[in-house]
Amino acid sequence: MSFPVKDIPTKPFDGQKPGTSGLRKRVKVFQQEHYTENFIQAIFDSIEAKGATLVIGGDGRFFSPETVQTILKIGSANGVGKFIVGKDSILSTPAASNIIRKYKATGGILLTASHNPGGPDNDFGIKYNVSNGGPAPENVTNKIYEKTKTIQSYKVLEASPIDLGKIGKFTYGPAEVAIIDSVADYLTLLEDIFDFPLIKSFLDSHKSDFRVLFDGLHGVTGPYARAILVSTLGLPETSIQNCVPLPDFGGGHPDPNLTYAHTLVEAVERDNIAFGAASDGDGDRNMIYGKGAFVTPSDSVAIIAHWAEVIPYFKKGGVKGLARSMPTSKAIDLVAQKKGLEYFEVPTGWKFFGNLMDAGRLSICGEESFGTGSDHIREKDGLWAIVAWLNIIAAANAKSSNKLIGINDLLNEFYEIYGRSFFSRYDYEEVPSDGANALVAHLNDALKSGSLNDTVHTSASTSTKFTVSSLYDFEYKDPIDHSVSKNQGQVITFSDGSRVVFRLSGTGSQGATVRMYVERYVPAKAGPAELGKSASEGLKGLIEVALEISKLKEFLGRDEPTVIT
Ligand code: VG1
Ligand code: CO
Repeated sequence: MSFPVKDIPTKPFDGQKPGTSGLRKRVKVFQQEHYTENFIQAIFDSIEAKGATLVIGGDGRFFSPETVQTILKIGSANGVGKFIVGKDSILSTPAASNIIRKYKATGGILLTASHNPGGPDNDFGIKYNVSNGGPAPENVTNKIYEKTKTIQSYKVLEASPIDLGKIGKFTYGPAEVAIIDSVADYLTLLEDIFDFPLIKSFLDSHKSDFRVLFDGLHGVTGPYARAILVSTLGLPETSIQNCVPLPDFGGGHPDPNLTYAHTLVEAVERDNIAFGAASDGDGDRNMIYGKGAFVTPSDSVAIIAHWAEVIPYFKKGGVKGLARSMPTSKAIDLVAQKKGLEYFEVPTGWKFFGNLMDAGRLSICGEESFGTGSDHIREKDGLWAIVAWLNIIAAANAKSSNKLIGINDLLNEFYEIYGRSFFSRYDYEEVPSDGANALVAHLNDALKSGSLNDTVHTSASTSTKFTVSSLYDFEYKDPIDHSVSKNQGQVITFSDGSRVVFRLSGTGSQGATVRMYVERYVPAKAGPAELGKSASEGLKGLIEVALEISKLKEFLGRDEPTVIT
């Protein structure tokens, strides 16, 4: 039987260049006639679409169901043989990565703008993942972008829309559509990785002194968290909140940090919760936050690496190597050095970890932006990190018969062994692009002329002196495929080992966002008083000096950052 395929004439749109993690724009931009269709056709023009198996899903944000139908129409017209679609168009980013790998799919299209707000006036996003389950590398995203610049028509196959709410197998023109349970495969995956019986027995015996609260921020993780924490680990229903995915995330900003996850922070403080956690819109980020205990993402990945052997997956398979994105603190490097493991520094964005994992050289990695994960999939994984912490805490308590060991005990123990990397990120969101570019140019000038080298800067409030030892533009050569990524952030290092990084965000949808990352290392021998300071105390002087050197306030016309993490 043949099916009618129509060619619809179109014209290229400007700016369909995928950023750090896919194409992210306002919903209204995607809703323009032909806009979404063009980008989807460009994806099919850049991959081997004939006979392909594609995984489709996302964070359930506004405009997702419509886009799934668009993908079915254009994909089947381009010869895709099979679509595996999450029920109600829902698949968390890590769940989608797992499904691509498990069912050996050609790739996947993920409908998400991650932590960016959703709804008719907010953001939407489309991201292509390749057969290893990870975000498409730059050679693929560049190809997609090139296609969007010359596109003249796209193909559609008219079939009746599929009911995305019904699990089962359906025919769609010449293609097959399997609507699958969004959660089941992911739950199986985590049960294979972690020691669930150990975690469960720990939680059962600490019902009153170790209470858990997970906040889904109305993102995609709600059903996953319910299956793992409530149905499997036996925690009460009150241990999860905001766990119904909503197309506009309830009007919130589904970003797990101290500013945007305030529903979690407030509940943890009010109810004395020992272990709180939150995830972002698409489920790949996490925050660990208990009463009086905040774990920076840079420390989190380092502590997971330090404790890896208590997690059955690593006990069995071993830990091959460790890695972090460039702006992430160097805490994990210290763990690698102590354990004699190989370690890597890659540009911002999870896609840079994939090659190292595929080559068997990387097991655990993270980003300062609340991203933590391992080679069990090829995306960062919010619930994985949260269950990893529960597994570690359960194991630490199983070893000790004394008092309950909580988040702060693990942090302090880590600092006593390795020292502490104070770390903070300042985000200046939606600033004028001119100002952001001028800031970058100012640093480039200093780089070329060497005018900052060896200069001494004194913090006005703490009188600490910082001497610049180098300024460079971070560039990465992939050790596996030797591809080179340039201009990945400007780094200023100081003689005491401190570091400041400036980077432009690649995920914003409006204007420019400048990120300033500051890191100061204090060795273990400095003692508990020094190690136990708050991040803002530990970094005060360095932040003043960073702002002075960069003239940031002058260029951006902002006195204060939008968000501090
Ligand atoms: C940000 C983070 C980066 C992360 C990316 C995608 O990118 O800094 O570490 O990988 O978001 O995360 P940028 O270019 O805006 O700094 V997610 O959860 O939005 O997929
Ligand atoms: Co995300």
